[in-house]
Amino acid sequence: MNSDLKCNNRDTLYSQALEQLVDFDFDARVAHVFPDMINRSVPGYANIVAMTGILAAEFYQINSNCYDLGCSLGASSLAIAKSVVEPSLHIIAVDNSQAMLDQAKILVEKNNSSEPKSIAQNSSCIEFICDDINHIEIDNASVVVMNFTLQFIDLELREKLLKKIYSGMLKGGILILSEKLSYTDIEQQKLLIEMHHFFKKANGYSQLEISQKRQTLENVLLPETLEQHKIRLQKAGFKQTQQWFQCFNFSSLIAIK
Ligand code: GEK
Repeated sequence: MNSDLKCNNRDTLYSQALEQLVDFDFDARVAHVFPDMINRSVPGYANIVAMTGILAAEFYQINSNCYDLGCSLGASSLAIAKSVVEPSLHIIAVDNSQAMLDQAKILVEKNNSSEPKSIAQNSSCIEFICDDINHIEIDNASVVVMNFTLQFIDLELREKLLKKIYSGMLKGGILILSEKLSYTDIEQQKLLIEMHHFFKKANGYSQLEISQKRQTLENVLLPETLEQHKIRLQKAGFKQTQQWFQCFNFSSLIAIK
């Protein structure tokens, strides 16, 4: 199952041995292959994106805002735009990579011209903003999505960010938080990482690709345990949190204000 974004460029960024491995960056080369990269790397990604639309349709409140934080190429925004059939829908899609947003705008535009008119009108309600999600204001939000973005935020900034999100949300609103998880038990951690690598291998990544990518992400993608996420969400004010999805070490939670 692939997410709705159609962009068929194959990810071969780490297929050759690289002399120097530099920290992973969401630059133009990544943006060019991103749908293929994320679908072949993140178990359950397409399901999570699709369910984001389904959840948004139920929790969206008329005349409120939806936020897609770390929107990449806009897959979650598009899923929301397709599911929430409300003229007042306004999706604020934020990413701090201009390269990713340039590609997002092209793909959403393409999607508009290939979809029936009602959906096309709806996806024009996506407003793309190039900024750090730590710096933007969250206001009047009934749906906030962070699909695999918090894991890239500095550890010491995460609590402040979640508190800001909580305070900008309406009562009854939801936060959808999807993350790669880590485990404190060494054996459990090892097994789940192994299973993730089986998934990547089955999707055509070589050992070299898996290993080089892992090294470039080491200082950039900082996963935490499910418990750490739940505690932080509670501290931010969310009374109810629920893990609703897990495939290997990739998971999604909803938190309701
Ligand atoms: C999807 N949600 O397809 N501010 C804004 N954006 C950021 C920041 C930041 N501080 N840090 C990282 N990003 C998407 C997938 S990808 C996940 C999200 C992945 C952005 C970064 O530029 C990238 O586009 C995104 O967060 C993470 O549903 O590639 O594993």
